[in-house]
Amino acid sequence: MKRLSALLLAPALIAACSQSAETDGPVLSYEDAFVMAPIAGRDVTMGGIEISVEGGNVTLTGAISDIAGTVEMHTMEMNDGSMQMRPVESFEIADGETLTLERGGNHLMFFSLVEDLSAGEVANISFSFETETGETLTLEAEAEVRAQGE
Ligand SMILES: [Cu+2]
Repeated sequence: MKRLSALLLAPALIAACSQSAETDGPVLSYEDAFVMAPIAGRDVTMGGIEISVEGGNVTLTGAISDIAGTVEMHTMEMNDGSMQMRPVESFEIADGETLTLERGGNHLMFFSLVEDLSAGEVANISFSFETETGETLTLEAEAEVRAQGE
């Protein structure tokens, strides 16, 4: 009976293997992408996202968006007793891990906003990654524009 159940399991395993073989390399996914609606009169705002990777390590090397002239990646650090933000070139995401960009932590900054963004709209953000083999990957995210205070 033990042998029989092992045989019955085999087709499920084969199906799982062929699925991952198709993609061949790291697979990216995201959740909870958002951009804060800018404070009236300002052309700068922040945003966040949770990016996960399966199947390999990647480096997030940059982001662009049609809502902003420039998108930067920022980290927060203590400086003379106060939290200050600082631009960074990249973020590493290890296989199976999730990078969280959020308020109060690592986050995205949007400069030279080209449109009057308001809550409820959708902003497209395109993220670029490099794999360990030097390949470039892109993740297209749709970010919800959130009202200040949400
Ligand atoms: Cu910042």
